[in-house]
Amino acid sequence: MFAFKTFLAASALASTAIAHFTLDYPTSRGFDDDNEPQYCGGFPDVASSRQSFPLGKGPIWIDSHHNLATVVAFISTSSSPTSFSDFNTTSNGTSIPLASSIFQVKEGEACFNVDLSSLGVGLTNGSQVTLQVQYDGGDGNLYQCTDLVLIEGYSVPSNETCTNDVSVNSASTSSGSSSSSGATSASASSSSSGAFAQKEVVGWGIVSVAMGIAGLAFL
Ligand SMILES: *[C@@H]1O[C@H](CO)[C@@H](O)[C@H](O)[C@H]1NC(C)=O
Ligand SMILES: *[C@@H]1O[C@H](CO)[C@@H](O)[C@H](O)[C@H]1NC(C)=O
Ligand SMILES: *[C@@H]1O[C@H](CO)[C@@H](O)[C@H](O)[C@H]1NC(C)=O
Ligand SMILES: *[C@@H]1O[C@H](CO)[C@@H](O)[C@H](O)[C@H]1NC(C)=O
Ligand SMILES: [Cu+2]
Repeated sequence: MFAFKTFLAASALASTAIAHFTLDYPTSRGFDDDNEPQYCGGFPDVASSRQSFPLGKGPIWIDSHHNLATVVAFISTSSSPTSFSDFNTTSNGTSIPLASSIFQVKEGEACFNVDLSSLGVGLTNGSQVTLQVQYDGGDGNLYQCTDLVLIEGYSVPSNETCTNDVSVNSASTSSGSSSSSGATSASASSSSSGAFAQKEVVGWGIVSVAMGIAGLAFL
């Protein structure tokens, strides 16, 4: 009996949260592991002060608490985004390419570079954007947001530069970063990432339900 109780406790723990991942640089709007599956990780409001970030190549650091996870970053060009669709198109309806490839990370700290000036959505010195990181470590999509002001030639703190870019060497679907201007290819890769993510969520949902039923049967 003890073993089954332990099992139930373990699956309850797995279905809620254990610090799935954090966004460490640029600083996240906030972290709340229970709400991390929500838009912007449960922090829907733009931060009161934006962080400076390079208009060209700039580093993103995350700390991953799952053995293996699939990660992608995307941006909104709205100064006050309110939903995922604000990360899909600009205010004039232009599709926004993904800000990174779709790549995999192992447990621990990892970094990747983005180059927001290459996305072909008219970003210039002083543009205000929000970057959202989507992360799936096997328990559904999780999100973190950071509010930025893009500065031409901005130098990030030296310890934040990213030399071992995990989005480059990881064998996975590549997109966005390489094909900069094509709005149509961008929207294609954007929607395929959505479909991919959704499949993952459904898959793990079924596993959780199955585990829950199995657990109840033993009570
Ligand atoms: C994103 O944009 C594409 C085309 O621009 C559209 O088909 C799709 O429904 C949009 N997705 C969301 C989540 O708004
Ligand atoms: C939409 O905005 C972008 C950048 O702000 C610009 O490059 C593009 O030409 C605009 N498209 C239309 C149809 O106005
Ligand atoms: C970029 O904008 C900042 C203020 O937002 C200004 O101080 C800086 O001179 C600008 N740089 C260039 C290259 O225009
Ligand atoms: C860089 O240094 C700051 C300040 O000490 C620290 O908070 C941050 O975690 C460091 N970044 C990395 C990637 O180690
Ligand atoms: Cu998790």
